[in-house]
Amino acid sequence: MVEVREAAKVLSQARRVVVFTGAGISAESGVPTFRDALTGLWERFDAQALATPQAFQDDPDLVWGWYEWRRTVIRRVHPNPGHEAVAAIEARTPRSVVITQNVDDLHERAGSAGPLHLHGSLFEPRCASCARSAPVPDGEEPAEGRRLAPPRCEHCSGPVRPGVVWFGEALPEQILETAVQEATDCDVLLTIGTSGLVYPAAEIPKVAAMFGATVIQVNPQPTPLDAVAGINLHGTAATILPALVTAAWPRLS
Ligand code: BV8
Ligand code: ZN
Repeated sequence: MVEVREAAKVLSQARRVVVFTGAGISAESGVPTFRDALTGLWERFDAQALATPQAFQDDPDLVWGWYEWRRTVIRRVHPNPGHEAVAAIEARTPRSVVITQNVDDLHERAGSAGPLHLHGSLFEPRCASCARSAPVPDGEEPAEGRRLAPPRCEHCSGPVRPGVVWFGEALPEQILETAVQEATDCDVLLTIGTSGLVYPAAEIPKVAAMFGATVIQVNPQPTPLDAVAGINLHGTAATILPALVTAAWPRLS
């Protein structure tokens, strides 16, 4: 693919790289994306409606059950060659950072150093009342899912909630600030497996382009970021990214 060679040339000469990821990079590990219809107990629900403070208020057992089911899925799957290629890019570039919208830990398990989780993590539950962190449950949820009462906080016995950012909630200020700064200072931004529809995260690739970086998109489908990207690689993360690393650093592969 000509575009892969063109992207590889730009990447191999980059001094500061941002890798921006969405649900698509975990799809080939078997993690449903947000676009994918929900299954089991949640098939009649919309993910965007469930991922809200209101849903947790109205039916905490349904929402907690959903997050515990997602945490169980993540525990059972593994990073794919897309995650591994991202860790390889970090190892081969002078300075790089991963900025992810994903709440899974697959980047960390693939060897990425300190990815910035804009939307939180499934492994950082906290009390919904006093915000103190709570232990990560070690239970396994049934495949079809179930309602599950949230644990109680050891300090104030308030309900424990998932450590993620729900729709209508602010992103973690420090992490968002750092992400915007990294996008401002980078010379290459790779945007991988995101539909670019959720804000303010979707601003990140635009900030990078505005400050002169080359934006490279990896996605099998067109997205609103097609116009922002200087190079569009139409394919899946686990196929395109290893090819990009090999083309950028042939002697190291
Ligand atoms: C806030 C955690 C205010 C929870 C998530 C401006 C304009 C319009 C709307 C808004 C706006 N500003 C704010 C809003 C509202 C809202 C928003 O953006 N709504 C959208 C939907 C219109 N934003 C918010 O509510 C944000 N908060 O604004 O607060 C505020 C400010 C101050 C004080 C108080 C309040 C919070 C947003 C964060 C919500 N939490 N996740 C959880 O996970 O349960 S968002 C969640 O959905 C994910 O984290 C991710 O960000 C998003 C899903 O998007 P993607 O990751 O891109 O995944 P998606 O499924 O959409 O697409 C997958 C892509 O991969 C596709 O393109 C597909 O083609 C591709 N793909 C598939 N397979 C592969 C692949 N690519 C490569 N390889 C493959 N194999
Ligand atoms: Zn508490």
